[in-house]
Amino acid sequence: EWEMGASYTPRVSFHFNPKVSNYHYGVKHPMKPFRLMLTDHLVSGYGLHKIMDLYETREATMEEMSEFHSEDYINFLSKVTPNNLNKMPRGTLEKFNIGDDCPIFQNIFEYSSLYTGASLDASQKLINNQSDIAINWSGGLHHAKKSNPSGFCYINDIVLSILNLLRYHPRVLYIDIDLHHGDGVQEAFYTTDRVFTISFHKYNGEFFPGTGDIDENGYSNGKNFALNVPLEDGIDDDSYINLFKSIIDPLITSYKPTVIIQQCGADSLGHDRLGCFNLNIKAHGECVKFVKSFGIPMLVVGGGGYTPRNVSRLWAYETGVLNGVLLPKELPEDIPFKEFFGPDYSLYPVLDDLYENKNSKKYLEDVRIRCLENIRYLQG
Ligand code: V1P
Ligand code: CA
Ligand code: ZN
Repeated sequence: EWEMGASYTPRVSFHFNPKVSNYHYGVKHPMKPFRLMLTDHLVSGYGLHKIMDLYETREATMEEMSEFHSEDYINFLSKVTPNNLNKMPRGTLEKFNIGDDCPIFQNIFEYSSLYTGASLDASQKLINNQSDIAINWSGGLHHAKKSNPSGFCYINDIVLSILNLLRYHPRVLYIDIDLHHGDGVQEAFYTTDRVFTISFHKYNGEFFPGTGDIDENGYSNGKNFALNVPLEDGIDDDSYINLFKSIIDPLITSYKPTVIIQQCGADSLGHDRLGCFNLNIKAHGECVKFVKSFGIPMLVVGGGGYTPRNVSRLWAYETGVLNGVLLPKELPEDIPFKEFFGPDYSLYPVLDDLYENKNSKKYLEDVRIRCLENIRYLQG
């Protein structure tokens, strides 16, 4: 049903620093930066390193972070350690939302600076017209707020990258296919028409972060420049792809973004430790392929994803998609940690066999119609 746009061979840059995979949120915490190391082994094992421009990324500076975050919060994050945490003034933990979701771990500021530096470098490659597509799988931490962390996210690398892109680009489109609502990015640009934000996510009013209902559409100058696609458990490949394409196609055609940032959170896959959708790797990747087909410069970032063996398979596959390469299902020989991918040792495991699809045809059709009505406002 859906034709690929004129396919082109984009100049792709890959932004990564192996250091970023060595930080630990804590033993019981679902966020495992180690998944980035697994991803990198697959990407290089499949030979994709050879066809991209590779950049070892730097730490973002405090000055760069303060383009969005409050000085007070950045100062706190740069000084706090697991050891001095209980010596901080009374109320500091509450004030900065420190707890199970956002613990203070060793070298937390270095970690945050590294994934943020990678997104800023990637956005700069697009601005300089040195890349058509720039990838940072360590970024995509969409929940972080101006003055506090949220949902495993400390610094909002996406908001900072969009602010950088806005210095040269008139219209930025942000597309979020993480299982969770992209609340931090939506909130930061809720009152401007220069950034259009759209998030597809699980929503029932309770599921983290609790926001992202269909009637959140922006405010003031930003009215109609935010879109939310709330979904129930168990959405399958065909329903998701059809909904995604039928909304994104008219959205790009009407809004005419000059650059697109896609957050590719892998927790929307089936079998995710925190997830409840039924997507396979190729369906998730089809959403990336579709956005790429418009030939608009893209910044591609990671995000959630809590079953490391599937997160790394997904992001390796999507690195292939962005380079126009379909990776064979046989995993590369002799990659470190190959045992993580057993017993199937396939790039495309079956992930759609767990949940019943609670999204009825009628529900999905209603959501689609409401989204298309919102998009029609764009033409005035
Ligand atoms: O549900 C909550 C909060 C904690 N409760 C009081 C409500 N937190 C979630 C946070 C999910 C964050 C997702 C981040 C991302 O969008 C981007 C990187 O993917 C949560 C969950 C859950 N099942 O939703 N926290 C935890 N699980 C958790 C479990 C064990 C240890 C620490 C946190
Ligand atoms: Ca989302
Ligand atoms: Zn998520």
